[in-house]
Amino acid sequence: MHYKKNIIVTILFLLFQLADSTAKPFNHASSGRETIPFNKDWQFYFAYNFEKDIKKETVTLPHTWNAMEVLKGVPDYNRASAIYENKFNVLPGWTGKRLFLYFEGANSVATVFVNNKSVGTHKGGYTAFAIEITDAVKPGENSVTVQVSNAYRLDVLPLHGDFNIYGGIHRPVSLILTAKNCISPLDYGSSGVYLKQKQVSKASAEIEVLTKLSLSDDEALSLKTTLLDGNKKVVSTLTSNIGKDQNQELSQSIKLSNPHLWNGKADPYLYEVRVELLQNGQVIDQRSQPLGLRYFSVDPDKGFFLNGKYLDLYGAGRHEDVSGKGSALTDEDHDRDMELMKELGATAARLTHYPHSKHFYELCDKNGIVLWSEIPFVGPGGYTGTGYVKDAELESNIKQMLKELIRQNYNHPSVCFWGLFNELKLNWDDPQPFIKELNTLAKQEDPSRLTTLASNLGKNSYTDLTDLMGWNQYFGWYGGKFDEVGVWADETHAAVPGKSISISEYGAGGSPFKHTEGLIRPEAKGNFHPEEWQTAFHEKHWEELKKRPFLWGKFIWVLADFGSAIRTEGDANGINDKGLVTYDRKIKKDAFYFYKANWNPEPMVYIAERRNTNRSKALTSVKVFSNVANAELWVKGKRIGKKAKNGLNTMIWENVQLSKGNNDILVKTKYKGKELSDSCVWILQ
Ligand code: GCB
Repeated sequence: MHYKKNIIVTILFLLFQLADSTAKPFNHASSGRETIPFNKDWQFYFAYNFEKDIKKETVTLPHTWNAMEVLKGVPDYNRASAIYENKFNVLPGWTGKRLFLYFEGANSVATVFVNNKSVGTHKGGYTAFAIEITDAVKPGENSVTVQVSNAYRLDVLPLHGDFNIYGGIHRPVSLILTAKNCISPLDYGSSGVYLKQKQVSKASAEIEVLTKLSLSDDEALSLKTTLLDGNKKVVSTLTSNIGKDQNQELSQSIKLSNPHLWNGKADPYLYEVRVELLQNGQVIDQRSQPLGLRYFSVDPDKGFFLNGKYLDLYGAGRHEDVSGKGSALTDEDHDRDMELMKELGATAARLTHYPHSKHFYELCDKNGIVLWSEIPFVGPGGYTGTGYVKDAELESNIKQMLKELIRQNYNHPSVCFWGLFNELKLNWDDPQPFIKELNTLAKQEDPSRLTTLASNLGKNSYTDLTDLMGWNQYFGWYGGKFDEVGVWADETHAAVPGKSISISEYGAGGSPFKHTEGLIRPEAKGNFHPEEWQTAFHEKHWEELKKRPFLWGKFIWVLADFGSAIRTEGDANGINDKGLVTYDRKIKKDAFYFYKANWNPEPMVYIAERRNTNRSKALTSVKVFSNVANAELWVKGKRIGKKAKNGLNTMIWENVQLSKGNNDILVKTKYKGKELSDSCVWILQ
């Protein structure tokens, strides 16, 4: 039997709640489990301090120590080891409870101490972990110390990458209090409940609900599983007794006919599954999980199908990184990124290059965004070094991360693809035998999803490793010409018949503060990254990509500019500026509106090159992105004329005459009787 020592823990919840005003109301009586946010009043200092009276900084989680320094463009940002300390109280009054510390992410290796005794170490900054501390606490005040390191090392992912590895407890922490018997918080940081979609069609669905248990005594227990619809109305309930041999896990089956399917953006319908652990008829633990019933497939020649219908998957890669915050983001930061994706009209996203925050997956479920989600198994792209070393420690770390990625995100209907790696090289240790092992592991863990990878090598590399594939391509940026993307797609499609292929990244740098009158090709590594080139890159790419449904996914690189200390280019060192939006999320670049006009059906009109204010040429073209049939252009109060949109939802007026001084540019249109307009001012010298 899997019994745990029955230790008495007494905790005064009120104290936690005072310590952290974000604490949710205490509802122990109803479910037996309480999750208490533990994010305030952490004392922070670097681990190289040995003095008695170290100057400590009080910080709130999420936190990183690199957020500000990387803004200065420091390539050798502080990859060090730091200490976080906090306290909580365990007071007389409660008996027989279990206590866990739950970290949503500490980047990248964290060792946790309770009362100066180590209770666990976790390697990997982008996945959650829980540590049981029941035996480590004492009545009264208890201390928690977390030593976190983001130092370079070769046995923990990522070894490489064009992004910053922000050190710190960069995601929230909570204390979880449960009864002696509970749904396990210790299964690779997961919810402990797995909703396995065994069979889903329009006519019926069958879900296996697998619940992992952590039982400390031999009480008569049962598991009650309830299916709730989108209005929280009970659809069905099922109760099973937990036999003596089932103390690790229990499997139940839910069947329903005519299920309401989760259908991407068109109808992201969510059921909820509530699992309750009962002891003598009393609920002693509970977990609720989203359930989005859907089925999907990918055809090498026809692309992606959701619930039997073709769905063009397009969107952007996303890094969790905002100017001045690094990766220590709040829910509001995630919400803002989701609003950007929605405004863009994306149907899908690639969550690069690591598992993202829990909240973001929830947003994708609710908003119907189909996801490619991956582990931080990242190669160096065009830089030196390798992302893989044939080393047992590293391989075991990668497998652990893959299990964590899958188990923690198992129930998100938005996730359809597990990404196994990005841009690994073949001229160092050959990663392919190991990737085959990873693929087998992904299939064991989750046979319901498809595996994929992102390569920057030739057409015939890596084609036998995963179900699907993707290539990162930058025609017209690092090399080549924009329209080669179409030829590349056709040739690759022909070269690997039977393989479903996608474009996992395509993008170009662009500054909203740098402009050209007419197109001038910039140096990728230079400082001058005019916005116009980025827009032209995307216009031509989308023109080619939209014609090719066999590409099961089309992912722009990248939603927003992000920090990358290795870069010395564009307007500022330390930033990759291929975003459709700036690093601070304040400016949506022209390319953003190009996609919005093409992907988001909401009527809009937008004058491109609006920030190209100072003009030297009197004759210019005026380009407008719009999804309404036609619009009218006015310059300095004079009507120039009407234009109809072309196949890329663009209108262009050629040879428009500007006059010296200010020129008011105005575009007007009507949609269903409603006026839409946009304006800007261009100054002719
Ligand atoms: C890539 C990488 C990505 C880089 C990007 C770039 O192919 O996968 O991590 O940021 O290129 O901007 O060069």
